[in-house]
Amino acid sequence: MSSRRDFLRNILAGAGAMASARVLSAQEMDMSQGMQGMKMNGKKQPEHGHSSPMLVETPDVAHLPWRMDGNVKEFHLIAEPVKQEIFPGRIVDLWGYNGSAPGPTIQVNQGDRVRIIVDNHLPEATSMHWHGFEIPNEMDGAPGSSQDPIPPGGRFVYEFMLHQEGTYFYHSHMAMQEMMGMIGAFIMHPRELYKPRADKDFAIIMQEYAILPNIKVPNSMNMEFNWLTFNGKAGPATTPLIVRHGERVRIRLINLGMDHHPIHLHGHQFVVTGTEGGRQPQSTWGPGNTVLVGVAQSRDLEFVASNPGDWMLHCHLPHHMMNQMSSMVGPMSRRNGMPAGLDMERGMGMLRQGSATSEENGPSLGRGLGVGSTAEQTTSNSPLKPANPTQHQDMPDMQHQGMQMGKPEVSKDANSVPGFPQDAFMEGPMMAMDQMVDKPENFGLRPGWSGFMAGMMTFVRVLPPDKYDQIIELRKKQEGNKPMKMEMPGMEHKHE
Ligand SMILES: [Cu+2]
Repeated sequence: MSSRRDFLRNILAGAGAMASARVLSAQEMDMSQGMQGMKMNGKKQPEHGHSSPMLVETPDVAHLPWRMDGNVKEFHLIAEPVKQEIFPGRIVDLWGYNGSAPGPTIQVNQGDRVRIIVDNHLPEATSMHWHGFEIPNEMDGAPGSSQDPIPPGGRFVYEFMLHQEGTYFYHSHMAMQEMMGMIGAFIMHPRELYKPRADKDFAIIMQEYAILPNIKVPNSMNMEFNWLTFNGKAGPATTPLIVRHGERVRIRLINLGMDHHPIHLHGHQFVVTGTEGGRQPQSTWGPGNTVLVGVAQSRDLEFVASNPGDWMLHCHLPHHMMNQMSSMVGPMSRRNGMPAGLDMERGMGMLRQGSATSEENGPSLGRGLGVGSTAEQTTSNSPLKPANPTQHQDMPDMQHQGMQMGKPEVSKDANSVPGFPQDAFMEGPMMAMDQMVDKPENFGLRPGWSGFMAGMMTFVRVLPPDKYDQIIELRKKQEGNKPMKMEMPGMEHKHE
């Protein structure tokens, strides 16, 4: 079947291109045919062969190809600075692996022996930790205790047997590097397939950054975050999960950052079937629609997509459903704030007098560094500068090319209402950019949808068969339009 050949070719091409920038992304492959029912050793299995794992799709993140060396699956990861477009036109300087943050997804089978070559192309030392892996101590990647950190320009070769199954991840074990994006998913497929069988299997990595406007580098010292991402993209740049009506869906959520994220799904109840420790016994599965994914945790949720429609999947922390929250919004829509932070010295916790809990220091300690925290909102509302809020003077300058800028709908007496504005100038049709984030997975969404999607948000699109097929067809077409990648000499895909 040609889809399998394409897949192998893509994997090979990806292996060659690894060192440069991108390897193939899930979207570039036909997930519905090319990978489903396909054993990871390359042997095609019957469509409903229950003995073969289905590759997990990580929208917007590439798969990491491997090569076989005897009976060892060999992967190659390069820790390096990356340019990541987290939002249309917002290209930021992160640190990641093989050209992206998060790094490419690794998928193996329970019982595999793997070798992972880690090259450090960062300007400082790093170390790779295999989070939750039950492997020999010297392979754990704990800098200073289980190994020397990998120096800049250096390499460390990890090799171990994997007897576990579940949703795992790899990450730099240097704390500040974690906050620069250094994580990737590591899926261990079970020897015996999970029951019930899932038709779709997705993984989403959650990350957060503090990046002020006109700055490209995250402030990893910051403790408040204004860019929240799913798989390295902030809504509406996230890629919807495409599901056929009636399918059983698994979504694997992974969190590495400074916050815990309550992830909420619209329109369906789900059960949590796994954690960062692997599959959970079925007796523990209770219905829910929001799962708290704590820092360093993973959660697998499953549901039958029985309710057709475009359903939001998002972190429910209100500030995590926004983009670029910063004090810059203040001057635009808010006036006469009260200063909340203290000076830098005290803001950083260097007390000059009194104790941390004293009346003087307590309430504002550490806040001086926060995005948007330098001025508190006053209890009574102050009027906007323009007399008529529908004729907001500051807005034209903010327009991005391609944005469907309109006027926010506000009432005539808006300025007299305490608290106004809240979302009026921050989300809605005026912030829509449907065309800028156009892709097959967004086909047929309600016009203007993108104005209401930001931060850690995406859709689970539960589609009737004809619409589903249409999107898969569009995806194929898009893939067909891309120039064919060349196979690199020396990279051979050997069957097990
Ligand atoms: Cu959140």
